Amino acid sequence: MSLEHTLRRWQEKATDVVNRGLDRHVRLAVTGLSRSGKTAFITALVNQLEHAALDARLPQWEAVRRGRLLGARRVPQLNHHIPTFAYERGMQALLGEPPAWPEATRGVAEIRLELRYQSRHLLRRQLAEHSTLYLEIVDYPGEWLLDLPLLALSFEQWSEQVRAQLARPALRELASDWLETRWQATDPFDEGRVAAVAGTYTAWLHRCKDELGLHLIQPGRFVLPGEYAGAPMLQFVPWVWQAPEAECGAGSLYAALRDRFEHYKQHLVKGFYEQHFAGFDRQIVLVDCLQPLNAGPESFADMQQALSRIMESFSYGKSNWWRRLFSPRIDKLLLVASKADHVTPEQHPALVSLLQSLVRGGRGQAHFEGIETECMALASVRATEVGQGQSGGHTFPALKGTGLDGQPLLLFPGEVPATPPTAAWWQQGSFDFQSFRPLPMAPHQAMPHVRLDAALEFLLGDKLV
Ligand SMILES: Nc1nc2c(ncn2[C@@H]2O[C@H](COP(=O)(O)OP(=O)(O)OP(=O)(O)O)[C@@H](O)[C@H]2O)c(=O)[nH]1
Ligand SMILES: [Mg+2]
Repeated sequence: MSLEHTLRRWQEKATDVVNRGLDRHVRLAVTGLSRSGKTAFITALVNQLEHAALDARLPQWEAVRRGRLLGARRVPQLNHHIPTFAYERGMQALLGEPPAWPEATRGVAEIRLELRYQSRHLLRRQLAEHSTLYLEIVDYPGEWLLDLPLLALSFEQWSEQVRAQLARPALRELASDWLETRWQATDPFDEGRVAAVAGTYTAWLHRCKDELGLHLIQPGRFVLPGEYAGAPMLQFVPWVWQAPEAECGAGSLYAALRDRFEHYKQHLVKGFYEQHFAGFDRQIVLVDCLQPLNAGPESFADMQQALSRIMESFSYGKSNWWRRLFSPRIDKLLLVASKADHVTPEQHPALVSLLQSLVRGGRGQAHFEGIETECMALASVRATEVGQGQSGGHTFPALKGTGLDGQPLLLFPGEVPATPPTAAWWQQGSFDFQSFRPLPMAPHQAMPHVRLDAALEFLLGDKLV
């Protein structure tokens, strides 16, 4: 072997080692209540990345603007036992005739992307033709997120919270089926009876969700059990009847309900978060502020409460289990008002301001811990065009698109309140936004969006240097 050849081999080897040393990994936690837009966000992100090198629509992302992002592709995820995120299926829906939104998520799924880019630094560019960033994302049903706050609660505390919820007449009215059960805490545990009451309690949760548009639905697995459907672990109810006067021993109804609640927390909730959420580097929290504005004060107050319970359980500042799992690594937190294409662009600052007031507590904590945070309004998949309407000789900003029923729409949805709405705002009842079908799109083009590139710059910009 010639000296030249040996040297070249060494050089190749060194480059390879450097290359591998330069590889970076980012695990992105995409969090949000159910229907907040997580799956649409992940689908849009993959779509934009796959188009990044050729026809990107990402001018606010520096690596793309400067042509340093060479491309991205989906690669097999590291956890082979977890289903792969159904990107193709989502895209089929979005590109369908007529275009439709991806389905609601019913279980956990992962996706891993390999991003190739040229470093900003000359030395790194000389050592390696390109660098690689692996991006890992987990998708799961938003309903399961509301199990997180349960981890900090005892059975008694949780029961107390549900009792307080039942003070709201709308919720109480729907609860009669399970609430009228006649039993005592000291009754002997009866498996069949508990299963039946848990069934009516679950039916109540479904009605709160579907008929009242509420988010504070706990335990989350009751409405979306996944592989645990029918398991005894999912058969318990909060104790909202007469409080037990004495200690309820083993074999009593109360003790059994409490045990199942603890079991649910320890095995199902904790297990899920430990398996899927450990080791995240970055987090995005999606908040749909608009749907509750449409639905009314009850729905808005409920969303606000659900959000603050979740932000509390992230507890970036407290030394708790979540913190051990997440915070040591999370260094950036992006809070997003999703589906911003539902309102005209001049309303976006008010939307961001509304979001800021909804997440103030959690954001402050994160900030205190040295986590960089930002709030923005975005649309992962823009479903409207901005136009102008005419009424009484005046022109007004308007949104154009197609309603879910296929009818063309031209409308001004209303003004977004910059802070949580007051009673006077609700009385005006001036806000009315419609859901739109995705815009028709060509498969070879990246999808239209609003500010997704700014989100990517915040979340990944410093990783592609
Ligand atoms: N106009 C518009 N609508 C959106 C956008 N993102 C989501 N939506 C709407 O919001 C719905 C819910 O979005 P998903 O992405 O499925 O929400 P999710 O958070 O994954 O919901 P779960 O899986 O149920 O937790 C979609 O079906 C769309 O109707 C967006 O960027 N623009
Ligand atoms: Mg989803």
